[in-house]
Amino acid sequence: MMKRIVTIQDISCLGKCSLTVALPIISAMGVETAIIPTAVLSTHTMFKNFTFKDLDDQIVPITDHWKNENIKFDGIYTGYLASAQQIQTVMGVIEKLREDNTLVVVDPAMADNGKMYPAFDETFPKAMAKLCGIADIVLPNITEACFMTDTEYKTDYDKAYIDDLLKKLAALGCKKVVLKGVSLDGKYGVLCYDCKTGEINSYYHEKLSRSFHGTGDVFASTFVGASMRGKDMLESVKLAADYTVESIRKTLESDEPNWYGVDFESAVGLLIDRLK
Ligand code: PXL
Repeated sequence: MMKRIVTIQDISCLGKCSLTVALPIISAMGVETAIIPTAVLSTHTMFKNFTFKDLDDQIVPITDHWKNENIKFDGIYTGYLASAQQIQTVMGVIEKLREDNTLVVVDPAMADNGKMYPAFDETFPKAMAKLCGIADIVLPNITEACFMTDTEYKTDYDKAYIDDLLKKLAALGCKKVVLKGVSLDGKYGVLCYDCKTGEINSYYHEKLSRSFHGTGDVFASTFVGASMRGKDMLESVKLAADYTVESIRKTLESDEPNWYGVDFESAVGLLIDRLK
């Protein structure tokens, strides 16, 4: 039977991120994708003058309707959320919808390159850390990991710094951590950490010359889709990283590279081939 997930994040109407990335990717991977849109923005927040309307008052009614219809989910995937209060609401949704076998994946999308995204203040990471605490798998980059664990953000670090970060993330309460954008021993990639056993697996991959907005969402969506299609954590990370890298490559190959998001549409072939 086809798996069904619900993804909970904003709609940035233009910008190739959040729901406009998660819906096409996870659906293309053969997984039913229900959504709870948490806010509507004209664009993502890297544009100037974006419009914003939160949908806080819809989140619980949508959930309760599904509950009354006895709809069940194999996965719950949260991404960008608009406020600490909204995170609180979403934690309630997870409690209501979660069954014994529901995989809860939290991407604490809120920061990169040592900086919070424009719409957030310093109180936000504390709330996000709480949400991460109830997840099965969290998908932070190093900046997000630092903000949620009160760790100094560094660009020059060693293995001990990363080990410490993984342990602090585990202490939030999640079961597994996928730490993205790690540079160690001249290699660049993703670490998978099992909080119970302490086991670490790594997947190193090419680092392209430019970084783009929305790649975290491409990665998270692919990771969720692959997990639902029965791949284990490391295999899901490999596919997510390879598809993200290929999406960036396609963007750079264009005569006029898009600035606000990656051309994940042009790389769909890789995604589908790897699921065969
Ligand atoms: O890609 C993450 C994301 C999602 N949604 C909105 C954003 C961002 C990143 O800035 O602004 C509205």
